[in-house]
Parts: sequence; C-alpha cells; structure tokens
Amino acid sequence: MPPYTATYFSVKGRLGAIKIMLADKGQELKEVHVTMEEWQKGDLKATCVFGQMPKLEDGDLVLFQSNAILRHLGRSHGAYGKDNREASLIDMMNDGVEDLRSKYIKLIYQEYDTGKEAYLKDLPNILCKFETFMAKSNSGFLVGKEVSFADYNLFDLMLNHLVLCPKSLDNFPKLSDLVKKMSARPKIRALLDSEAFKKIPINGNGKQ
Ligand code: 6SG
Repeated sequence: MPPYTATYFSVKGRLGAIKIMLADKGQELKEVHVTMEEWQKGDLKATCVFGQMPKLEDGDLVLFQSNAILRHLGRSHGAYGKDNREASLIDMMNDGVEDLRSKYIKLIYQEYDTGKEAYLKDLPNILCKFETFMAKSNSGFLVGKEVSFADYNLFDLMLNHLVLCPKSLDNFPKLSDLVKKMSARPKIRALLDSEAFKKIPINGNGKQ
C-alpha cells in the first residue's frame, strides 16, 4: 500500500478528521505544509481542481474536497457502513457535520468577535439533532455498529467545539461518549498526544 500524502496549510482545519481517520486505520501519512507566502504565489493553487486545499495523493490518484477525501478513505478502509443503506445514512450524517463545520468556519474567519455569543446560543439546537440520531443507533457510533468516516469527522469537529466552549457538550451524553470513546482508541490517543499534532493550530487566523 503506497503511503498517503496530504498537502495543506499548517493548520488542523479540514485536514484534522482525515488525519485522525488515517491514524486510527494504521495508515502512514506524509504531510506537506504550505505557507501563505508559497500559496500566494499561485502556482500550487493553479494545479488544485477547485483552487483550494486540502489535497490528498493516494498513489497516482489526486483528490481535492475534504469530504470526498473522507469518503474515499472510508471506502478504502472499511469505514463506510456494512451495506448501501448504512452508507446512505452515513452520507446524510456527514452532510450534517459539513453544515455545522461551515457555520463554525464562518464564525472563526468572519465573525468571531461579534458572533460567538449567538453561535453558542444556537449550538444546542444543532447538537441535539446528532444526539437524537445517535440515541437510535445506540452503538456509540452514528450509524451501525462500526466506526465510519462521519464519526471521525464529527469527533474532530466536537474537539474544536470543546476548545471554543468547554461546556458545549455538557447536556449531550451521546456526543460526550463519542468524544470519550474516540479519544481512547490507542492510535487516536497517540496522535492527539503527539507534539507534532499538538503544535498545529486548529485554524489559520489564531482564533479557536
Ligand atoms: C481553506 O476552503 O485552512 N480550503 C481552504 N484556502 C485558500 O485560496 N470545500 C473545500 C473542502 O472541503 C473547502 C476547501 C477550503 O476541501 S480551509 C483554502 O484552500 C484559498 O481559497 C481553512 C483554512 N484556512 C486557512 C487560510 C488559508 C487562507 C486564508 C485562511 C492561513 C491562514 C490565514 C492565512 C493563511 Fe489562510
């Protein structure tokens, strides 16, 4: 199996969930960190399908779009449900995670100082949807009995929210359990505790 290569800014951002998933699946990842100066030259941007990163290389396959990358890895490493029905539910939940991630990114990059209070006020209305859905699967994962790419994505985003507001999961036992359970998986724990991972900021503008 050729090693994966990810190209991105030196932030967790949209690469965090991908890194967590690869670590948990015991896959090696080579990382290429791009500085803003390099990016602004435009040569790399011109080679990116949508002019954006992250980029993942899997052998001669070059992928952009973080959610397509998560799905690719889910397919390759048995983290996309046991059948079509589960796969469709996993897609649905991952789209829900993407909706929250987009709101989070907008808060961080566009309205951190003015919008944080309103964001945190509305957050429980979003988290309760995940909580209710997880109560149905009752396995500790979003869908079925096994971990999926959507679980890694939700876990990564919940870690960011615990930094944004340490109390944000207090009334959500299923989401709190997901964080506890994922954090305790040995390869994820090792990644989260590694100096290389800890020193990379969550976002590119110093806000978190
Ligand atoms: C930014 O938006 O890091 N990619 C980003 N920005 C550079 O020229 N739908 C796709 C996907 O899911 C969205 C990709 C995403 O993959 S990620 C990108 O390529 C561009 O558009 C968030 C992130 N932000 C850090 C950042 C880069 C430029 C402005 C903010 C680092 C921080 C400030 C300067 C350098 Fe900065």
